[in-house]
Amino acid sequence: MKAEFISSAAKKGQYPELGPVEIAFAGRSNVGKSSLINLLTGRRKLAKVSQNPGKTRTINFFLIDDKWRMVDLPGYGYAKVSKSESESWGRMMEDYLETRETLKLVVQLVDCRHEPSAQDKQMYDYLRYYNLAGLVVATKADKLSKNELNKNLAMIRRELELGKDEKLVPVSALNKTGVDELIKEIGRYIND
Ligand SMILES: Nc1nc2c(ncn2[C@@H]2O[C@H](COP(=O)(O)OP(=O)(O)OP(=O)(O)O)[C@@H](O)[C@H]2O)c(=O)[nH]1
Ligand SMILES: [Mg+2]
Repeated sequence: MKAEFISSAAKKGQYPELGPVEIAFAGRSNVGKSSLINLLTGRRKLAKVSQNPGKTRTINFFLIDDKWRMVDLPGYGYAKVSKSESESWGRMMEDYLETRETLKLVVQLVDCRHEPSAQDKQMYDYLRYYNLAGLVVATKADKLSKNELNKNLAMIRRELELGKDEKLVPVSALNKTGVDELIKEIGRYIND
């Protein structure tokens, strides 16, 4: 997969021009959004990854195969942010999610080890409210045994009230698993 960084935006005026279809990655800080972008593109350092939550603070756009864009969104639920930072995060997300005409899908990441947080649920409800297509991905699958993972996937489905036809894709950036299924799902939104 060919992938290149386009630009980083803190506000609307800084977004790249509308054009290719965009697929955005959202989720709690530290859940693995940037790692997943690197996994999917096969590029270790395309998106910046950190052990400390709050690494991605702006909206980052990447051009994929000269054809579509991946959009790395800043994470939520990071304990150490000030009130003004969390307000600016909210504005940044709303501006992008509510008005971006070329946004076709929001991949929402949740940590497979934990119950979805109140903010995870809010995020998913928000996508539904704005009629945005959402695809839930459970990250860090390497941290659980097969049994535990299956148990937690069922729990996550229940908590987010996913319908039978809605996909929940487990991935591991460490073991590089889940890529094919995720690419296949994303592909459905790029080609039509
Ligand atoms: N074991 C394991 N660790 C992972 C996986 N994905 C991400 N991590 C680790 O989790 C930490 C956070 O990953 P990031 O990709 O930076 O998370 P993010 O969601 O982009 O975080 P923000 O930019 O703060 O919103 C890093 O230490 C990663 O190495 C995974 O699948 N398995
Ligand atoms: Mg990040």
